[in-house]
Amino acid sequence: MVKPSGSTIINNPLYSYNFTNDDYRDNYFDGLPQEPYAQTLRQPEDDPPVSRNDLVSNALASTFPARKLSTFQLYSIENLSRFSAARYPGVSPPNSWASVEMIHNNIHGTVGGDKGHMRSPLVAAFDPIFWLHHAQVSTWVPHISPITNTNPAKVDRLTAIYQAIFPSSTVEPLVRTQPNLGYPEQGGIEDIDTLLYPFRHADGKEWTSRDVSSAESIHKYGYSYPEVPSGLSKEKLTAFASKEMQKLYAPDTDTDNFHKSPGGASVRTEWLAHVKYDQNQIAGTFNIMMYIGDVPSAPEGRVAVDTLVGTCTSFSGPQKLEYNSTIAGTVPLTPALVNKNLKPANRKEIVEYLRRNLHWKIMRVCSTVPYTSPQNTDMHDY
Ligand SMILES: [Cu+2]
Repeated sequence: MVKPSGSTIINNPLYSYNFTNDDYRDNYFDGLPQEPYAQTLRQPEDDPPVSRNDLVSNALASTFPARKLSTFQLYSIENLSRFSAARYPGVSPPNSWASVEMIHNNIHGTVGGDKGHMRSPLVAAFDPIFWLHHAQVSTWVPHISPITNTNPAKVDRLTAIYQAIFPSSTVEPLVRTQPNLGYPEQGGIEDIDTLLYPFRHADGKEWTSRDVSSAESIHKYGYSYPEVPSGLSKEKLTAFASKEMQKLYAPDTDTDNFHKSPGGASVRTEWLAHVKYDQNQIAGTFNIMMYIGDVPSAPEGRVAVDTLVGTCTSFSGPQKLEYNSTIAGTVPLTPALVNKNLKPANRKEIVEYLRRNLHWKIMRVCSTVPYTSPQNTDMHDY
């Protein structure tokens, strides 16, 4: 770091946050698995309590191809509510079961591990990586704006790109499905003018989704992203953002097993695992982990294996939810199949291969609330 007095070496401020007051921590974190830790930790081991960043890196790397393709899927969803929320959209897959919220949840689950701070909505924001993560994905998910899971409290990069590509898709009125968690009652319908308590502008006025209802609104607040630059007409911005999005997230048509359709277009058969479940069945955060190939028998080994292709994470506080909350997610399998030199278009071969090699486990961690095992699942606690 360069200071007026010359350059100096400082600890990486994004590595961890050191808590400064043990009494506050004991008080606010009372009963949470993170209570004993004097600093924020990622995938921690207990004795001594240290981060296992290598596990985080491995798990993020092995699930990267599926996450990249999921992100690409997002940009074929023409409805902002479906793009944003993991709530079961009431429509058939494939693409409508991808969501920014689910991609976001997966990062929380993977970085936090069994007891890390990122794992729990109550304490995740203490880990500095939270802010990098939310600049990239979303800031309106329930732990930030508890009154709604669709209204943006602030535009972020993936949403800004979305708004540039689909300028006419904005927040649609929806009936609230969650309790309002102590925030002022505002009626059963939430829309673009719903006040986003407790977030306020400098003048004290509450934020609403209307404040951030276009891609260009970020420029008004003094920032931009490389994919959403200022100074372009609406049409040019749409074209530019689409092109940049393709460069970032589209599969490579030269190498990723595309073939020519009769009409001449490059096409690929996609294989996706779809997941739909009621969050009420299990209290606290849990991961549904998808593997192609071997699954280590010991739960500790299941996070950092290269057979892990993707996750669907239910990201919630330690208490069992008291309201219906069916959510949906999707794990693209094609990159892993291509990686194994299988041809996605070879339907029969792929079905047989997946029957033998696709496995899934539920990992429930970071919670002391007892649960009843749902039917037809393989449950593992750390
Ligand atoms: Cu988050």
